[in-house]
Amino acid sequence: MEVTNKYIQYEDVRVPGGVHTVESLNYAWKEFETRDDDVFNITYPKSGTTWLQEILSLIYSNGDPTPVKTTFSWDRVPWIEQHGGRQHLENKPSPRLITTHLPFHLFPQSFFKTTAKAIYTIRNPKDVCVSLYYFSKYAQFMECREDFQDFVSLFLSKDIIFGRWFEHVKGWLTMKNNPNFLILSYEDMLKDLKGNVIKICKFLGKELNDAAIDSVVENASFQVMKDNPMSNYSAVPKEFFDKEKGKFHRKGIAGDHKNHFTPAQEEEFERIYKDCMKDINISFA
Ligand code: PPS
Repeated sequence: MEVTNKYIQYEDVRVPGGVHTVESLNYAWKEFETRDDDVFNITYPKSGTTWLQEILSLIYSNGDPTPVKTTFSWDRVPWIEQHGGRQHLENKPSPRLITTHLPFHLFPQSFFKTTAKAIYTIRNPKDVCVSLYYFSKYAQFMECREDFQDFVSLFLSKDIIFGRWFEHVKGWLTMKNNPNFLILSYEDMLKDLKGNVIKICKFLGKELNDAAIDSVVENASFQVMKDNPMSNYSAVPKEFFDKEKGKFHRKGIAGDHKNHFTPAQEEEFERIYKDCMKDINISFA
């Protein structure tokens, strides 16, 4: 796979090239055959993707940490749209756990003819913006902006990866009344991880005993994941992640935007948020 910070345009979104190809995106959208017991972990980037990869892996091992300690997260819960998605998923035994950042309108079309389940995790967009800013400094396949102010402008433009947060969230929220669709909040998971693990188990029809639930919660904690080489991306070669410029498990908190946005930026962001999300009833702590 080529490492490049040049993006490719696919339909109406831009995505990092190399990691994605037109072929891999076509596969995800048009060719992938969803199975009834597939489970999708869907996010806008930096909204809790890796966290859900860990939680889902642990739920499907009934709390046994062996898989998360021995297999890379991207092999356990692979991205469908990335280069290699087809090879990863075609021969994977069921139930398959699958990750995606795709917007709703580019999601596998076959999903809608099945009883497969999908979980969409939402995070405060201002914290997403901060997290993506730091990510873009060390992920070599990302367009970066040295200045945070410039990055906020990029984040609010259609040039940002996977399209703007607003359209991504609004697209996925059209699924909110579908019984096979669960919406989670990153901030709520920080407040009550156990309650959210129980909610996910119920949604997936997985019955875990108390010890197994406790193991999911413990092994999906920020610190344990940060120290787990199978989930912390420390094994990714330098040409993809320059670890001297940043770490994947950075802070894992809510509200870091307060340390980054100026009052003027905050005001501008809120104005755009209110305008774009006026018909949508979600709020952030
Ligand atoms: S990616 O690149 O889109 O897959 O990134 P993603 O995993 O969605 O988001 C990365 C941010 O999630 C934080 N993170 C966690 N927070 C709380 N608890 C746990 N266990 C956890 N694991 C990852 C990670 O630190 C990134 O957020 P920031 O704000 O940058 O720290």
